[in-house]
Amino acid sequence: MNYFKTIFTTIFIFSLFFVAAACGTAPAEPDAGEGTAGEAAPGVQRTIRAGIGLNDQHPQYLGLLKFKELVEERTDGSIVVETYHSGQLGDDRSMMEALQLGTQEVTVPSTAPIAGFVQEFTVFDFPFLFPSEEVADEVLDGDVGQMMLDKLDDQNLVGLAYWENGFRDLTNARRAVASMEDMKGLSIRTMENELHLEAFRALGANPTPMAFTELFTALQQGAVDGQENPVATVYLQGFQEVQDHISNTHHIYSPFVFLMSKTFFDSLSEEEQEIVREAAREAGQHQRQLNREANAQYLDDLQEAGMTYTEIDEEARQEMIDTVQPVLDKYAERIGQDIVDQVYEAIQEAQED
Ligand code: TK8
Repeated sequence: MNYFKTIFTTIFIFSLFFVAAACGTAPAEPDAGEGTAGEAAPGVQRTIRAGIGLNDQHPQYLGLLKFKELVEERTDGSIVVETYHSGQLGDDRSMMEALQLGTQEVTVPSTAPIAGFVQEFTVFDFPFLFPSEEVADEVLDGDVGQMMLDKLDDQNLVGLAYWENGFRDLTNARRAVASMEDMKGLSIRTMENELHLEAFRALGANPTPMAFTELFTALQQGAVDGQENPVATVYLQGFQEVQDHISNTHHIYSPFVFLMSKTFFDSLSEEEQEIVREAAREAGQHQRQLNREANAQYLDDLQEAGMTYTEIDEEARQEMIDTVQPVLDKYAERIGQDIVDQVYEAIQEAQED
């Protein structure tokens, strides 16, 4: 009897050890001296699962590879970064929810879906807000940008840096668009953002909110006539295969926000927190540069691929600006006029610099 009991106990203890080892988190011995509660035990390798919606050719993914390189180098591999593209881990909104739950560590969504979590971010999607990329950089990397990132904490998210999606242009499969008149009745996919919906309705289009992961198929099947994204995204995502016309509406400058799960961020040491924050910023500078080169380069390629290109003249653009103004006034009231004023003041200052 004792003989079997011993065998059984031994097997039981060993299986406990194997289970702990398999979970890769051999129970950290609570050692009062080393690290704070929640911090991983020294020597334990952590993994950052970083997912985005665009494909592996896009500057957004090339930026992520840069972040991976910097983090792994500066932590001597104690933090490794797994990168996922093309919505492999979900769309912008579902990946943000995964960060909140702590089942994913990083994603880099556009500000438009973020407004669904922190409504003040809506201001960054005000049509015709930023006059140039340079002014956007100065405002986003400045106090106003940081003030907005700090609002993400309450959502169990940490905003580490702003990256660039870019100036959005309208594409469609039905006709060349040179003015609001041409936009009338076009069914347009928009990001999941109320302001975008109301602005396109005011411009006379028929907007449909949809996750980016569903967009190509919706265009291919004609479920919607068009969509709006920066040139680099249109070209690198292959929209020239399912769209015939592009116009330089440049109606919204879309920032990306580099987000980290707060649960994961808080589990890092202060030194590691500084490393991931610095890496997100540096990789962001790199990403912005690549993104601007791509947006400049691919407009010719879209036309060579058969798309028509239409310039929006000043008069037509001003008509659009005037038409969406009442929508902006309504949202300024909703998100707080003071926030909106701070952003416009920062833009003014940046333009005077
Ligand atoms: C990719 C999206 C995309 C955005 C959109 O996940 O949804 O149209 O412009 O870049 O963030």
